[in-house]
Amino acid sequence: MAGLVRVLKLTRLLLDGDFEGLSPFSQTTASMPLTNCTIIPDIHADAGRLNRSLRLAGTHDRIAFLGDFIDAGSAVNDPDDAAVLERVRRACDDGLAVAVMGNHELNAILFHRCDDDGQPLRARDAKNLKQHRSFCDRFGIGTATARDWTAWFLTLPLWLDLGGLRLVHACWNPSAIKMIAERRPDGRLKEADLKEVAGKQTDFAWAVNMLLSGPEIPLPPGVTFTDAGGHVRTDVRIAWWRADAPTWRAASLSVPNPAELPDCDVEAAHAVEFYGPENPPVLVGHYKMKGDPRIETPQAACLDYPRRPTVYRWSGEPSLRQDRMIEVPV
Ligand SMILES: [Mn+2]
Repeated sequence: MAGLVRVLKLTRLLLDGDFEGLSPFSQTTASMPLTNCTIIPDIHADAGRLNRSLRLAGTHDRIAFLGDFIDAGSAVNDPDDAAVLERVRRACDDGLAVAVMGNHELNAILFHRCDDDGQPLRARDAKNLKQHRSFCDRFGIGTATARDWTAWFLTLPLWLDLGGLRLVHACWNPSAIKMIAERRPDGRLKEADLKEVAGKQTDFAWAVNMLLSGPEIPLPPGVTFTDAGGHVRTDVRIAWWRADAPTWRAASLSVPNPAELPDCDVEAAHAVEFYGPENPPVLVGHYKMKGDPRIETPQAACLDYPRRPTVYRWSGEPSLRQDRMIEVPV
């Protein structure tokens, strides 16, 4: 019977044409470790981009997703959160893909749930509604369907170590992973954690936020910058893989106009855990990178280039390779 189910699943996938020939993750064993894997970053409700990304996967590749499946930005012409989620979830259910949670999934989990007093765990204000518009347009706010999808988000681990390759949405931080693993060894949050995570006051909440949104440190007094969404910010994202970046302009990420930042050393950089060359390679999304898609260091790369969609085809190499970053045809 299990064999018949398997054949039916494969038939369905072959008809869809996107996962043709892929091997299920369940066939990854100690004797046959994972070697070929295509890693796909932030899709943000762009179903066409998901399909074009999947077509780049090799015949025997597994697929790994880096989170942020939902919430189209203004550049997505025809957002379809439902189509993206259905395809990704089915691939995961069928054992052909794995996925980690992105900060947009975490935000959605909190947005559609209320505490004991009936207050949403994430404010349903204009800023958050704008960010979450395409999902809410499709599924509503706090509806049964929205809660069903966000319950599935809750099953996604916050990090994955595939053996030779590490995946996390924004930042691989050993202290944060250790902190979370003490309570949730499989890296998956539970409903009981959500109010604490939403409150952002505890070390556990700090750790979750670190993995999904990455490190930020306060700029010197009086210094601000305007982010891509037009919001004035006093804290800046730090490139945790650039252990040798001494200045604000060199160490910061997601700053549209770096000239707004001081051209002097980051004194608080000691507070950031940088990712050293002794570690296995790690791939992340999240950072909305600009310019030519590139390996940041032999041990770290960000695949999230919204204007130049990119996947990484990993074949077991211990150091990341530029020629494995493949641009998705537009
Ligand atoms: Mn993100």
